[in-house]
Amino acid sequence: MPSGAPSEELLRRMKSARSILVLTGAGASAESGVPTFRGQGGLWREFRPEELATPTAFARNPKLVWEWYMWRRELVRQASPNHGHYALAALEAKFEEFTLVTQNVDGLHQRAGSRNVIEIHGNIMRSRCFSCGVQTGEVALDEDGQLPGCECGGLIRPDVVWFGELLPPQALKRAWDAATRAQVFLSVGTSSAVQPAAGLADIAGRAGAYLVEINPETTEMSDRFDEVVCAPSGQALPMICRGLGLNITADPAVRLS
Ligand code: BJW
Ligand code: ZN
Repeated sequence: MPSGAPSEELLRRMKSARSILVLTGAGASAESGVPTFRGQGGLWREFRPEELATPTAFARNPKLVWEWYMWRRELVRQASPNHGHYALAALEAKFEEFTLVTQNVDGLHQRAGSRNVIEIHGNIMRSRCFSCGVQTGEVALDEDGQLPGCECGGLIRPDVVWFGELLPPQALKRAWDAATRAQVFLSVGTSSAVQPAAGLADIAGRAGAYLVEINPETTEMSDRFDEVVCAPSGQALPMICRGLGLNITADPAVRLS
C-alpha cells in the first residue's frame, strides 16, 4: 500500500543493514528543475528519443543532437542539488557499504557531497570521440556552430550512453556486484523503463534485499517492490534520514559521522 512516509519496517531494516544500494533516475533531479524523460513535463513529450538519443541520430544530424545537449548542459549548470541529493550524501556517511548507482548524467549527486557514485549512463558535461572513444573535457559546438572534432578525424560527442549502446562495463559490474550484497535497495525517481538499469532491482531482490521504490507515481515495476513510498524524493529521503536520527546538511564540507 503506497504512502508518503517510510514504514517502521524500512527504518528497522535500514538500522540493521550493512549494505545499501540506491538506484536513482531523472525524478531525483526533478525538484532541482532538471526535466525527466517520461511522464508529465518529460523530455520525450517534446523530443523523439530516436532523433536525439541514439548513435544513428548523431550520425544523421550531429548538429541537432549537439544543440539539444548544449541546452541541457545549460539547465544542469544552473541547477543545484535538492534535499533528496543531500539526504543521500548524509546516508552514505552512515553505512559500512553504501553504493549510489545513478542513471543521471547531471553530476548533482557529486555536487551534494556523495562520493561513491557510479554513473552508468555517463556524464553530460564530458565529451568523447564518436570514432576512437578518447575522452575529452567539456567540448561542444563553437560559436559558428562548427562541430567539435578529434585528432583522429572523428566527431566528438557527449559522453553519455544512448539507446542500443553498451553501458560502461566496469560501472555495470560494480553496480551488479553491489546488488548481490545489498540488504536494502532503494529505487529513487526512476520509471524503471530502461534496461539494464531496471534489472538491478530483480538482482537485489533475488539476493534477499528489501526492495523500496520512492516515486510520487506508480511505475510498471511498482508491484515488484516490497514497499512503495509514494512521495517526491526531496521529501521522502530526508524523512528516512530523520527516522534514522541523521541530520542533513546542505554543506558537504560538514559531514555527519
Ligand atoms: C519523481 C519525481 C520526484 C518525477 N521524486 N520521483 C526492448 C526493445 C528495444 C530496446 C530494448 C528492449 N529491451 C531492452 C532494450 C534496450 C534499451 C531499453 O531499455 N529500451 C527500453 C526503452 C525498452 N536499453 C539500451 O539500449 C541500453 N543499452 C543496452 O541495453 O545495451 C545492450 C543492448 C544493445 C543493443 C540492443 C539491445 C541491448 C542503453 C540505455 C541508455 C539510456 N539512455 C538514456 C539517455 C542518456 C543520455 C541523456 O541523458 O541524454 O538514459 S534514455 C533515458 O532513460 C536516460 C535515463 O537515464 C533513462 C531512464 O530514465 P529515468 O531516469 O527512469 O527517467 P524517467 O523520465 O523515465 O522517469 C522519471 C521518474 O521520476 C518517473 O517515474 C516520475 O514519476 C518520477 N518522478 N518527479 C521522485 N520529485
Ligand atoms: Zn578520435
